[in-house]
Amino acid sequence: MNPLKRLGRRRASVLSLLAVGALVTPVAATAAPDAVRASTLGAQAAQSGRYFGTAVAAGRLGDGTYTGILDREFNSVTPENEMKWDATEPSRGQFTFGAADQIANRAQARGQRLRGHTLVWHSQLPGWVSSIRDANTLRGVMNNHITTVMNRYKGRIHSWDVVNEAFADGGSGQHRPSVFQNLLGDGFIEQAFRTARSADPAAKLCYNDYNIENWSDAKTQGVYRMVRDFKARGVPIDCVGLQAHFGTGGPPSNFQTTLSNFAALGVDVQITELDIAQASPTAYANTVRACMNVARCTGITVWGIRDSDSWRATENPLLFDRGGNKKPAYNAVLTALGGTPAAPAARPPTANRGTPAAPRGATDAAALPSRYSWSSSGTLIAPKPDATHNIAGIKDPTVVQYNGKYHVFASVASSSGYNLVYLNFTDWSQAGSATHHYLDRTAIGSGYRAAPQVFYHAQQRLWYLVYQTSNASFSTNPDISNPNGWSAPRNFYASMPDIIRQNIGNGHWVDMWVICDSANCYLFSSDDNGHLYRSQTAAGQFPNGFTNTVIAAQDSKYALFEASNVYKVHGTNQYLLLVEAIGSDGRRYFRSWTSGSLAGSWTPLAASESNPFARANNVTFPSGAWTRDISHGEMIRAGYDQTLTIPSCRLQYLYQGMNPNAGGDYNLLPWRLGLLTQTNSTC
Ligand code: G2I
Repeated sequence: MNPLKRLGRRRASVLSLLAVGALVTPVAATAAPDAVRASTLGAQAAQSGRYFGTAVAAGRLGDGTYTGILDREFNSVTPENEMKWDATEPSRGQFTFGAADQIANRAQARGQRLRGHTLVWHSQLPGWVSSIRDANTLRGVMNNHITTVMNRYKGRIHSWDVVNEAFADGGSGQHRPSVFQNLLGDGFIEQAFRTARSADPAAKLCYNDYNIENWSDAKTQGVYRMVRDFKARGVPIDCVGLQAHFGTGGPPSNFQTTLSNFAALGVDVQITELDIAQASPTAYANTVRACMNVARCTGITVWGIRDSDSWRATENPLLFDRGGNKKPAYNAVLTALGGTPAAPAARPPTANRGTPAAPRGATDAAALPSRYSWSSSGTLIAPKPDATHNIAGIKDPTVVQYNGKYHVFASVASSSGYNLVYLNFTDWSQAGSATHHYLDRTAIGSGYRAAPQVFYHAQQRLWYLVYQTSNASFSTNPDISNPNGWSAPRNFYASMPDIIRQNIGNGHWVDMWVICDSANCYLFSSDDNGHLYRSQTAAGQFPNGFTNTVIAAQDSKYALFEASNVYKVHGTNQYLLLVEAIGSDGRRYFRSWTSGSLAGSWTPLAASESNPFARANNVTFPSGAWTRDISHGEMIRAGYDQTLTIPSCRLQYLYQGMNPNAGGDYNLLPWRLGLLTQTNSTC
């Protein structure tokens, strides 16, 4: 794409809007946000950098109650049976990934992490493997199985159970008999880990077992000796999975000791298959607390969602009952993760409830990394033209998660110019079927409106939609889910600030962005000519009084083009700036900077074509490379208020991309929306 074609867009119908000086009067919110903190297991675990996952059965994905809980509560998924050998290679060399792909693709589309379970296990092993009688054949078969399955999901699995349950129960502390042990000897485990490391160097490689939670047990000691030996000899192992299938009493009293002792060998520990007969809240809380107290205990997976989904259903061992209701153990777990269970009755809103909780636990949120890699979804959202909207592209998305839904606003481009659209959905798989509400039918009105940004002003209890109209404009709404609730546009400035007029050249004044700290609110904008501008007003004055406009960052025209995002990084003193650039290949990408304050100077983080924040060269496209542009979009935030807080890890970015072969009039390009999920997160 010739970047010059870009010039001249967004010029359509310049509105002569009057400046508005009236203060927005706080009104009672009809849809006051609930506290961000503590609402779900996954979100609460993420506050300490951990995941909270569940086993998932492909056969249950058609059950809406099941998927509703899955997507609301869990941010990691383990296929319960679908990645096992009998499922993936039922006959020699014939690999079948249908059910595993179903779970993996679904999880990935929702930003849920994936645990791989399991590559080498004596159980659920097809007969053709257990009947092998020759060591060389078995070694070849084992290595091929590991390599083929890991390759299939390369880069998408955070931790793999490379070897499962290889140790014997009882007092021996030795390996159990199996075809692997019998033909290949003790070395089969080491062999499996070495093969696994070459197949997917990014995945954490775990040894996983049950009855290794009690430090005094011979089996625990046997596994401990193996891990110590592997670490001493440089055999690649990164984690120990403790399955934690407990009886009614829950974990042994020395469970935390076991976790710490493994961790002290230099491996992560994970609770991988937690269930507890009769689900005593105390037993669950003790299990979770032990993990929270060990910095290298990086996540917890429960082995199923509802009691009726459990392999031990008669013991009611899980966190949700058959009807999908939260059991007392659920609240105990949420509390032990550091959260506050929801009160049974609705509570009145308070001013600060949009603010995410301070991080807690042993591993506070870390500063952002300086390199990024991402995996992209396919196209999730495409235009939905109707009788009066002949839309060519859907662009410039802004998104918040609120009340269990994603709320997306975007520009819609057509031959008659730009306006806005709103849609909401509960998970990304439903994004494509969500209804598009065209906002030109509301008080926002027709004419040039583009590049929206949405946030909730916690003190004013109002949602703000900021957008460009040739001036910097905004509308407010007490209820984000009501498209007809938006007020008519008002402007932040009486006219274009002088410093912009002096520097804009033949650029365009675009992409207004508001962010507040406790003292001030800032309004950023771009000029398609290498300048990022910043104005400010006192927090209590917002949305009025924006003044002191300065150049916050500058570079050559295409290196600092447009579409800036500025965020607070949760649990740190860092702010993150993203600006869209046009690369040497003519394609859009994002550069990033950080600063200790919103009015400070910006230090490059990942800001070059070779080390970009997000560019085609650091994004993989498991479902097909549908775009080479990673263009105007917005981060999935940790909250939804005016502080624009994002998580420090497991970042996700909703962006616009398009078919690389498309060309022609810039306003008619076929932009679509997709979701990036960070794949190099260390949490
Ligand atoms: O046994 C509990 C777990 C112990 N650790 C390893 C895990 O992989 C294991 O999970 C269970 C699954 O929860 C069960 O769902 O592994 C069992 C097999 O050992 C799974 O059961 C199997 C049944 O035995 C099969 O008959 C059935 O076809 O589930 C299959 C799929 O529903």
